[in-house]
Parts: sequence; C-alpha cells; structure tokens
Amino acid sequence: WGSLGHETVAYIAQDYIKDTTKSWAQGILSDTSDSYLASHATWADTYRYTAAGKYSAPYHFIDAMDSPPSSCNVDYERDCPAEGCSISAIANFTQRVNDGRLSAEHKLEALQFLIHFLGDITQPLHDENYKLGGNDVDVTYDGDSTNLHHIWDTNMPESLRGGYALTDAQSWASDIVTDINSGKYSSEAASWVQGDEISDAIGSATRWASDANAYVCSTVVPNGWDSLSSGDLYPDYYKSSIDVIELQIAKGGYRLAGWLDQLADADA
Ligand code: DCM
Ligand code: DCM
Ligand code: DCM
Ligand code: ZN
Ligand code: ZN
Repeated sequence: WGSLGHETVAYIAQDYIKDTTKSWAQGILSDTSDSYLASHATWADTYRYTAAGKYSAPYHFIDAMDSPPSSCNVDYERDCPAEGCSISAIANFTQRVNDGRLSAEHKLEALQFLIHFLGDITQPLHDENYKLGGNDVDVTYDGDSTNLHHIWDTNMPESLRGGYALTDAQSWASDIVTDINSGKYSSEAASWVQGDEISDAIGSATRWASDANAYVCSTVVPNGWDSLSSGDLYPDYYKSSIDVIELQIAKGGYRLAGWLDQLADADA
C-alpha cells in the first residue's frame, strides 16, 4: 500500500488497541502524539531504499508461484526464499519486539516493521509473483501511464478518499471503524482475526497472505492479465476493485490491533 493505506491501517489499529497496549507501543515508539502508530506506518518504505535497509526490501511481499486467474494459492515453503519474505519477516519481528536482550533501537525497528508489514500483506499483489506483483504490467489509469501494482497500492485508494495526507487516512479509518462496529463489516470482523496467535506467527501470517492472494484470482485479474493492458482502467476497473481494497485495509487495521494487544500482554 501507499502512505494512505498504511496510515489508515495504523489509525484503525489505534482505535481498537487496549489502553495498556497503547502505553506499551508509545513507550517503544517514543511517541505520545495522537498519530503514534500512523506516524510510523511508512518508515519501512523509506528504510528499504537506504543502503542500510536494503536487506528489508523482500520483507514487503511474498511472491506466490501460483497461476491466476485459474489457480491462486500461497505455499510458505515454496514461496518464501532464503532471503526472506513478508511471512518470515512478520514472524521474526514479532519475536524481536519482545526480546528483552535487544536494544530500544532494535525494538523500535521491529514494531515499525510490524505496523507496516501487517498492512502490506493484505494487498493482493503483495502476495503474487506474476510480473513482480504486477509492477511489470503497464496500465493506463485516469489518463496516467502507470502499472497495475501502483494503482492497487496508491491510485485507487486515493481515488476513493481524495488525497493521501494524514488527515485523509484519519477520516478513512474513522469510516472503516464505523463499518466494523455497526456497519457493513460488523458480522464478519471477528473472522478476520480468528486463529491469530503470536506463538504461531508463521501460521497466522500465512493465513493472511492466502486470504489476500485469493483476490488476485477473483478481483485483480479475473479475466486474465492481458485484459488490463487496453483502455483506461478508470472508472470500470476501479469500481470492480475498490470494495476489496477497502475490505483489505479494514482487515489490516483490525488484525494489527489484535496482534499488538497480544504482544503487549505477552510483554507485561
Ligand atoms: N505519495 C502517495 N501518493 C501520491 C504521491 C506520493 O502516497 N499520489 C507518497 C509516496 C511517498 C511520499 O508520498 O511515500 C512522497 O512522495 P514523492 O516521493 O512522490 O514526493
Ligand atoms: N536483523 C533481523 N533479524 C535478525 C537479526 C538482525 O532482521 N535476526 C536485522 C534487523 C537489524 C539489522 O538486521 O536492524 C542489523 O542487525 P544488527 O544491528 O543486529 O547487525
Ligand atoms: N513488490 C511486490 N512484489 C515484488 C516486488 C515488489 O509486491 N516481487 C512491491 C513492493 C513495493 C512495490 O512493489 O510496494 C514497488 O517495489 P519496488 O520499489 O521494489 O519496485
Ligand atoms: Zn506495493
Ligand atoms: Zn511496503
């Protein structure tokens, strides 16, 4: 996701975490502002472009070697290479954030990675190998020449909400929280976190990746990859995708809250 998506995920989580979790996170992040998670949500994207952080670039995705649209699936053993992937990174930083042997600096880094990767793993194209997760699929969107991955990360969320400022993320999160509490997501939200368990981070993150990857077949490329290369994808493709985008952002935020609650409880 782009900054709007990541910051929205973080604001949703801020709304659901327990007060004790809030104190725990604010301590690690040294941030007591009202955007204490959201302000740290895009750090990992800055870091991966630095020389010191280059090692972390593969942690933003898992390249599922499936065959959409006819077959979608994620296989951790098959798809996570030795250099690592989103699933192994989530497991590693879940362990590190509560590792009492590590410095405050390394715990900060671990928490910032988790805030970010629990977002990225819900973006369907972050769970797909084909054409570098859609980065090599050229498309036209609302008159712009760009690529399929980018319109899922950034353009389509911004078409929905009208911008990518922190205030845009805050208002999107507020609407999604209402949808979870008393609206379109109220009956399904509990299922988004079912089975989530920090003691089985690989199993939990593999379930999140598989869930998102299924939308590659059903929603990202239902008619095959070639169908995306002709014509402007706005508005028809946008209309067919945006409900899944919003749903996936909602899941990321709700899961992040539950994950951080478990981590804070385990650290108490
Ligand atoms: N950004 C965004 N949506 C845009 C333009 C930029 O989310 N339409 C984000 C991406 C970068 C940051 O803002 O994290 C700075 O962007 P840039 O490098 O384009 O100035
Ligand atoms: N690192 C990691 N997993 C480990 C050890 C290190 O992801 N098990 C990453 C996070 C650290 C970076 O490598 O910031 C450099 O680690 P160090 O400073 O310990 O050499
Ligand atoms: N990406 C991905 N799968 C890949 C390669 C990249 O999901 N196999 C993601 C990471 C970024 C975006 O695509 O969100 C652009 O990556 P890069 O800046 O590395 O081109
Ligand atoms: Zn991306
Ligand atoms: Zn990322």
